[in-house]
Amino acid sequence: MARPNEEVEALLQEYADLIAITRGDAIKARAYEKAARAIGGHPSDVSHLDVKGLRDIPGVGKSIAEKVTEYFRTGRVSAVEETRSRIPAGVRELITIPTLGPKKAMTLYQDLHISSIDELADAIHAEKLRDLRGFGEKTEENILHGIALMQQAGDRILLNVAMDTAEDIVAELSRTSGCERCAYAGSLRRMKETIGDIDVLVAADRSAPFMAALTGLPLTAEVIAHGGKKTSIRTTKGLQIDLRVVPPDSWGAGLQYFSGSKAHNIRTRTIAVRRGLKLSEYGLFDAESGQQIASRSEEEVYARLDLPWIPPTLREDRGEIEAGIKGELPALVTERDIRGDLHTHTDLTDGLAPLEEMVRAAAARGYAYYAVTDHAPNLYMQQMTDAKILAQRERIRELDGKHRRMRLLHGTELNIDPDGEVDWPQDFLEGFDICLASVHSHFNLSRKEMTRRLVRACENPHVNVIGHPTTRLIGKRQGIDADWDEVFAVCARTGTALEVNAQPDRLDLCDEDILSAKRYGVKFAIDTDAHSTVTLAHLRYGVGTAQRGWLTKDDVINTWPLQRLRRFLRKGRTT
Ligand code: DGT
Ligand code: CA
Ligand code: CA
Ligand code: ZN
Repeated sequence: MARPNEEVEALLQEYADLIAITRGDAIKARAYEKAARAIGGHPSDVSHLDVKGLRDIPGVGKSIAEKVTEYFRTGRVSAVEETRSRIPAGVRELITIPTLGPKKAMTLYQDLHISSIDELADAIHAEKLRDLRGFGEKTEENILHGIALMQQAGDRILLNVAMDTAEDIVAELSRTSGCERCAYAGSLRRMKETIGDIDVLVAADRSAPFMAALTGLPLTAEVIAHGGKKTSIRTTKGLQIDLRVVPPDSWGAGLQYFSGSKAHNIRTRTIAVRRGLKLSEYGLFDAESGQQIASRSEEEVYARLDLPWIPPTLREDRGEIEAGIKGELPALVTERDIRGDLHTHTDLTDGLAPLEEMVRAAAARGYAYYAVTDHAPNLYMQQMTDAKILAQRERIRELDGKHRRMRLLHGTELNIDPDGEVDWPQDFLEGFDICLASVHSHFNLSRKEMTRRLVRACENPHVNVIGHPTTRLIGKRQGIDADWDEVFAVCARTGTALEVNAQPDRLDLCDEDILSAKRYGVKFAIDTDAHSTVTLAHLRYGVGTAQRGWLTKDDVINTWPLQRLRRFLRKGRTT
């Protein structure tokens, strides 16, 4: 992405936040936010555009276009400067706390002069907030909880953000002359749900050209360390990239070492030592003679330790070494095994793209089948009606098989109410090919009530998949509390699949929950929950998470042939 576009995106986003804080003019704030996103995602450099050219970008009107040209002409925008001068930067930071909106941030600043997250935490502990209008003990609790979630997430970034950057960098370094191999390693290669920093490895005889290429990239904002073996930079978005260059002969050992995890490496190193060997990032050596034994490929390194090659997504020391020794590593599900997506939306509810576009994009991915599952009526803001969903069904039947012979399933995403009931009566549900059911409200029931709610949903003969089962949002919302062992057992018994939702800020179920559920014999659906054609590609993050949960093809219902899937979706119903 062009750097000027990013600058303007950040500036307009800041202005949107400031407007919301100072005047609470939500509509104007949203307009700036929308324009910020549009400019950030604009394919060409906006600094070359005049007001007229800028206005061709969707969401950019005259006044925004003029601010953008003012920025490129003078390096500043007077309206933004003016607003900034009235609001300390720390107040803007307050609205990044989950559950704390602009109005509350302004109250905190005006009434208590709070202008940083630390000051806010202090004020809550001193019980200063509860007398403010619109605040109370519950608000205090929520804010403290939000701060804790932010601190937990720390500086870790979402998988897709790291992946996009890593792939750009790997492509760039691969083009540098002398490059024999280049790949990302670390937690990203293991598809961990969040990423601390991005580790990139190059195999080449000379390291200098690669270190120079990295520090010279347009996305490099700061060079943290610059050396012959390792160089670290920080990108304009604040991500840290560690680059190491190893000799081509050490590629396998380097990749094995820097892929981690640390816990997995400790195990492999111990196995090496027991065999009179020494394993490091430079190779596998004979401990006595120092002779290099096997280092060119990961397969070679593992083979010399009497292990099969272990997929990176398993390398967490969660039993993969033992399974490897016994020859019992699972044949992990891959992206190619997925025959169709079973949770997707269209613009009939909150999706961005019309049905035909979603279907065309899905068919282009080579799917054998595809389910359209828009929201059901009880999510009131989506305004779904019986008539609308039945009309959609007609269109789906017409499109069925028309794009690359892909079969279409008509489904819906039901809302599980606090009692475990869903939107429509049984005879109406009978008309769908597939029903997902998700929790979209009442996140704070007691464990007992929540468990009962989920169990009842699973016992519904028409509910096939529980969507994003824990409802957690990474860094923003903790998952709901339930007796998951009981829920997993009921899923297995009733033939209700659990979703592995591939949205990078959900990844729900997470790897550890998947591992637990699998022990009960639960089946899974890896879905994107796509709201646009682009996010159909997020499937890979769901597959990565499923692999971290040791899932095989047989565990995942949307790898099955359509006939077997349809049988599963009947849930034993005979009518
Ligand atoms: P992250 O960055 O926090 O998401 O997690 P990783 O796993 O990418 O960790 P990172 O970037 O600190 O290091 C990359 C890999 O390098 C790590 O997975 C294993 C290896 N490594 C780093 N430090 C050590 C160490 O002290 N001992 C061993 N055995 N391996 C290490
Ligand atoms: Ca890392
Ligand atoms: Ca690192
Ligand atoms: Zn949902």
